Amino acid sequence: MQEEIISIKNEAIAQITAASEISELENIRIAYLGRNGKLTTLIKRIKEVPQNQRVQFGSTLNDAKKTVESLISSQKNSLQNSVREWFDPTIPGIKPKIGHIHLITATIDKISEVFGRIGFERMRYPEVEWDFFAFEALNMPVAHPARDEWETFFVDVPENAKYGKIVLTPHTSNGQVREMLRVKDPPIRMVNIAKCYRRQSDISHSQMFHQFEGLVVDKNISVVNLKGTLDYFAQSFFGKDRKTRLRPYHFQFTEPSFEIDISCGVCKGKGCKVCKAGWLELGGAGMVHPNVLKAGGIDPKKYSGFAFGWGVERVLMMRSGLNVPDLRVLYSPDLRFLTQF
Ligand code: FA5
Repeated sequence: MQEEIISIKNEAIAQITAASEISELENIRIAYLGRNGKLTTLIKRIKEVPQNQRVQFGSTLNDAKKTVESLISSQKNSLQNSVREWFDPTIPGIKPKIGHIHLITATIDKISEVFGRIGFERMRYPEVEWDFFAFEALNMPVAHPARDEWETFFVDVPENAKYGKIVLTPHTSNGQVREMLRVKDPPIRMVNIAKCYRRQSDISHSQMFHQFEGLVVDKNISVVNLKGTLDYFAQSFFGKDRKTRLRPYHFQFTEPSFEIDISCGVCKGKGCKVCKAGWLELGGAGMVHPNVLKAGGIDPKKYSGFAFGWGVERVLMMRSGLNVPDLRVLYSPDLRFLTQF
């Protein structure tokens, strides 16, 4: 009798697992567990079981009924789920999460596009660089005190006899002489956008940041061309009503050198909390020093040029009006910050 229970149970299990419709499961339930079902009616045959085996018979029969019942119910659930997953067209789709380009990348694209319109070629020069291109060719010989401003990371490898030590480039000005050597015969119109590194970390400085460097070399290039280019950039990038001004400054690689200011977009140059008397500082610029032209193999008697180099993070914050208390937050992988843009 025990064997008979087990064989009926196995027969039911085989049918349940093969069922592909919910209605089929209901028929199986009736066939085995219904009033006249195969397992239900077995109880009537208890009389045929010897007295001392009746407890065991009852328990095996109960187990078989429970197993069949729970298998029917779990098979029903999985059939229902698969029906929902594949066939219910009324359930709304799962919306994919859409990312976006990082703020810095979007700003770099915009800068390239603005300068591209006036014929500047986008270049990218090494971030791991020889001292020669980062300093020496820029009129800053070894041990010149002006180098201190660039708070440089040096790479611990043997020096090259001609090019000196290896540094993480502290500015995109390393691309100036490289571009002159590449083009050989001016005109040159380049915008070099790259990562730069300095041993600086505070709320307005980060050890890794981005600069964009403009360089123009041709015959008869003067400060007027520099000013016109700066005004074009300021108006294309920040807005039509913006103006620039030049303040005298000093860089070893430009003569004369300037700090460039842009009129404040908040007070329109009248003076407010955001700016210094109507002006915001943009970055450095100047006319390329004759020694730099010479290092790039260009005759300073025939050609002249201008250059400028500004922080991408800085122009991004000035353009967007993004008031972050710490510039380093721009590199945070925190989605609560990034998804705001
Ligand atoms: C320079 O690096 C010059 N090479 C710029 C230049 C190029 C002058 C061509 C003349 C001709 P400066 O050290 O001021 O200059 O840096 C330029 C800009 O880079 C700064 O105004 C600032 O916006 C950005 N910058 C510099 N250091 C950091 C830093 N640690 N973190 C974030 N931005 C920085």
